[in-house]
Amino acid sequence: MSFLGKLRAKLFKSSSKLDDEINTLIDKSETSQDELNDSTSNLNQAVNIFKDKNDLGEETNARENAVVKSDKKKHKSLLKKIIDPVAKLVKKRQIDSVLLESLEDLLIASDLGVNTAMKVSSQLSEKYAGKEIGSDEIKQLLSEVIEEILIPVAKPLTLIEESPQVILIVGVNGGGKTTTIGKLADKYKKMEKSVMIAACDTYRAAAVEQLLIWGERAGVPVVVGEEGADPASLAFDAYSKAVKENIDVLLIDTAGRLQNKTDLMNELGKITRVLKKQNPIIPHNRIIILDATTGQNALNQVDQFSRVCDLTGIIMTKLDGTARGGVLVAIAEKFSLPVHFIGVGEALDDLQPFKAVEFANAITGISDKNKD
Ligand SMILES: Nc1nc2c(ncn2[C@@H]2O[C@H](COP(=O)(O)OP(=O)(O)O)[C@@H](O)[C@H]2O)c(=O)[nH]1
Ligand SMILES: [Mg+2]
Repeated sequence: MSFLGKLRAKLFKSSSKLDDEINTLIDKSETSQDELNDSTSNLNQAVNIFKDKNDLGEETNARENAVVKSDKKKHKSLLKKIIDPVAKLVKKRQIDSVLLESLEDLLIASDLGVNTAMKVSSQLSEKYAGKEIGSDEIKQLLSEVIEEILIPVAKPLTLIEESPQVILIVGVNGGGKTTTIGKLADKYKKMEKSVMIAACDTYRAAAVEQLLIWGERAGVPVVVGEEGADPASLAFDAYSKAVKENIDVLLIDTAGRLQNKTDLMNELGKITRVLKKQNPIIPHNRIIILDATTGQNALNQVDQFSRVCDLTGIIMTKLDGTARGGVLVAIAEKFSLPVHFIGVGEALDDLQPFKAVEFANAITGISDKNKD
């Protein structure tokens, strides 16, 4: 399977829930009679064409048989093309307040946010007033609304001229900070950049161990301190070392859970203050790692972390195998923060640039756009 195809398959797995539920909404109604009549007449026509060709085939001699066989094949596939949509029995349903309300509830439950839900519902009622609508039309419009929200925030994590470029990675425990740092290190290394990692989650020996393993996999040095060392001092030392060694990219890993939230925020504040003393424009990037499986809570996390480290961007992890990536749409609407990458697995190359259209299609279950 192609690279993009693989990504889509992973994302589709995650989004089948919303897709299925939109279908269920429409399935609750009767199939439009006109639609059924059309489908049946198409089907009859196709069957007749096929039968004619089949009869003709029996009358021909052996030499011509081969040609007719291939003809039959063609017609079989033509028949399949006509039958498949018929088999789907396009279900449609009148737009009314009950449908719109159920759809709004569904979109809100999928973490897309109240604004997105309202926008979709008002555009649907405007565009299809008094008409019958099928799940494909709903998904198409939903996808367009989501694209509109996501396109402005889909921005790559650009590497700047100045080096070392300091990238501070923050977020709650277990979100995927350390893993993402490993993936980023590997990516930049492959771009022929010199990379260094600072292990500023100094509270757990296991956290340092984990980072050392990622560093080894990516082939980049990891700066570590004593267990329990001051993370801000370690960040300071790592930056000095990176300057001295002409490093292009310095990735700073941080702790996700301290005794309480105030401690965590104070510590992050201290790391940024200490770095700024050395160079007022670092850390250049302050990126929050959001776990897609946490749903709505991700909104609070962006809010809390932006207060202390003035976030510059987002990476959302664990989009493989979750039905909850919709919260990214609500986050984009509320914070307008750039979304750089998405994590779609635990391996080194499971970090993909964030693509708005692809993401919107995956969430809504539209598969035929953006073919690679
Ligand atoms: N399926 C999946 N798992 C991930 C992804 N990113 C991280 N993880 C897993 O999430 C767990 C926590 O990750 P870790 O990097 O230690 O989180 P941290 O506490 O924020 O540093 C680990 O088991 C990772 O393998 C992802 O994109 N997809
Ligand atoms: Mg970690």
